[in-house]
Amino acid sequence: MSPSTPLLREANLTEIESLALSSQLNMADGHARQELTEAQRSIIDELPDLFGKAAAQPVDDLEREAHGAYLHLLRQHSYPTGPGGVLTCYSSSVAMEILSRSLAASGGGPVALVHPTFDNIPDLLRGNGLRLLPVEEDVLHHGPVGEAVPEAVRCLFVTTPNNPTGRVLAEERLAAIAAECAARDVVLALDTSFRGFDTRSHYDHYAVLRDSGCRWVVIEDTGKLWATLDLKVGLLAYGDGVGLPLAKIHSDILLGVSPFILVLVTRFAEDAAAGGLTDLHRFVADNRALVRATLADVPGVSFPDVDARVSVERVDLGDRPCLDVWTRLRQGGVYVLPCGQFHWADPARGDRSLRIALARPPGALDAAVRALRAVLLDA
Ligand code: EGV
Repeated sequence: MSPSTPLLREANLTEIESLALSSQLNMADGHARQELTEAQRSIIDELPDLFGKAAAQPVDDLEREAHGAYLHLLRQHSYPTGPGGVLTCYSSSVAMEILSRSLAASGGGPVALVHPTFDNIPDLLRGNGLRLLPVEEDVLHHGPVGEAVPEAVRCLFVTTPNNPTGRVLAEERLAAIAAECAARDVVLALDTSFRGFDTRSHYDHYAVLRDSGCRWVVIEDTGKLWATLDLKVGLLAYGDGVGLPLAKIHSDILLGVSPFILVLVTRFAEDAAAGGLTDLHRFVADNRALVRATLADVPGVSFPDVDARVSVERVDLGDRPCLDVWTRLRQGGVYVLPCGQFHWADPARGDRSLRIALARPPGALDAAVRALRAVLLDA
């Protein structure tokens, strides 16, 4: 893909991320690319043994262990433990595709989707022929709950913590939205891929959803936390009576993920529970502080997501067009994401901000943000 501005406007975020994959200063995608901790390194040193364990044990057990280790780590104690209540997928996007196809197969009205959010979510929904209605974050989080669930929708889809803003749906608000969905027979779907970074999203969502009586689906992702070279799983969890052919469509797409990856997820989750998660939170907070400090005195620049704890940070560029800044950064081998595409219903609203990935080695992040600083001071 050429980096010229019109093409960049038409590209999706993942296409832009793929331009950066071989770059030393890839601050574009939200995948985990920091260095392993010493404890994580010792898990990698055990890989031959883990491979043996994965080959020897029944895959049902390995799956149960991985779900339990990951979901208890994030305090989701009430997740479904019955057979088939959590479908394991290669990635959360595969889970998203399964949900989208299931919704498309079951007819009905449009899907309401939080705005902004990562663009492959609207793209997968639309790709399956679904019509979308945007729900602004402010409307979702505050004000009359009826407005958070627009008229005649058959599903409300919420990313929490959101990507790129980091905004977290509070427990009381989730309960109110779930009650509204129950009363109006709307499916409530959550994408919690970034929840590992933010303890404010560690209240037991599954208890809230179950108690509400609504039809619900949750997509989880182990892929954002640990630098396991994209060895990860996505989880598709759902309640009894969801009324969607999720298991059937899952079976159209896969038999199961590798037991080796299930064992790896279990070991990394156990290490996180033993202190690694707290260390990771400190690491991301330090990297966020580094970005803010390096850009603090650049005129017109600000950080719209003051409370964010997720592993990405938005930078508001004042009156500088982000595509100009992006192009100049790219000339120096530095990659970030322009924010237009996150605003899937109104791209112009993202024209003056960038997203910087924080799950990176601090030295590389520092070099990239210094380059950004130089471009901004010159613009
Ligand atoms: C982020 C990209 C797709 C996605 C990146 C992401 N993958 N399109 N399946 O994983 O925030 O950069 O979530």
